[in-house]
Amino acid sequence: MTKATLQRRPLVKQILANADDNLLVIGGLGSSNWDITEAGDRPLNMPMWGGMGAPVGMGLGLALAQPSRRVLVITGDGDMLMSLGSLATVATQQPDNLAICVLDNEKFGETGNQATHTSPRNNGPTDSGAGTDLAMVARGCGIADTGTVREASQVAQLVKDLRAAKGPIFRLVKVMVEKLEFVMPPQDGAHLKDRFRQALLGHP
Ligand SMILES: Cc1ncc(C[n+]2csc(CCOP(=O)(O)OP(=O)(O)O)c2C)c(N)n1
Repeated sequence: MTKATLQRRPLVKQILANADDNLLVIGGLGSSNWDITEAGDRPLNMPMWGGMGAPVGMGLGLALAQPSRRVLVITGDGDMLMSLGSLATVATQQPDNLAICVLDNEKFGETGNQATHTSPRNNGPTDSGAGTDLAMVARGCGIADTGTVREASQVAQLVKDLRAAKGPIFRLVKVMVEKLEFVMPPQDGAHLKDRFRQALLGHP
């Protein structure tokens, strides 16, 4: 498989361009949060600081509770691998306002770029060598609209789909391994929760 060429920061900036109050964004811990914050910190972003495996479940709950809003989960492959079962639950619920975008760098980037299960392997002749395909996992869980994005030419459609296509949708985006500066959102979880609720509901 060819090496990934997409860069996560400009990609996320494009995905979140002109985000309005209709868009609720859940950020996966680590690199996805820094990407989302660089695109512009806003009260309707809910970054997971250390809550690995939590974003899709939280996105699902929010999508069901707020059916008139768009909910977008942007997270990493390591995080997604920790909560594969949540994809099956998304499929059973079929929220039409939920989009999930996994930025797959095939690494646990935040903790030092250890290979995740999506990395190709070399375990001998009986091993296919293919890493876990999270888009196929999502499809197998029962999410009908899934896809993988590798090329810049696919990005405009990706953005449209994530922002507006009928959910639930799942997109796997193969991104480069890069060393990027931290761009951190506020670190106080209670503050993040309160400002999110205030912006969404009008009270903390
Ligand atoms: C339950 C749990 N295990 C381990 C960690 C440590 N940890 C923080 S970030 C991270 C890697 C995240 O990898 P991925 O989701 O692929 O993100 P990226 O590569 O984009 O940083 C790990 C293992 C944690 N926060 N919680």
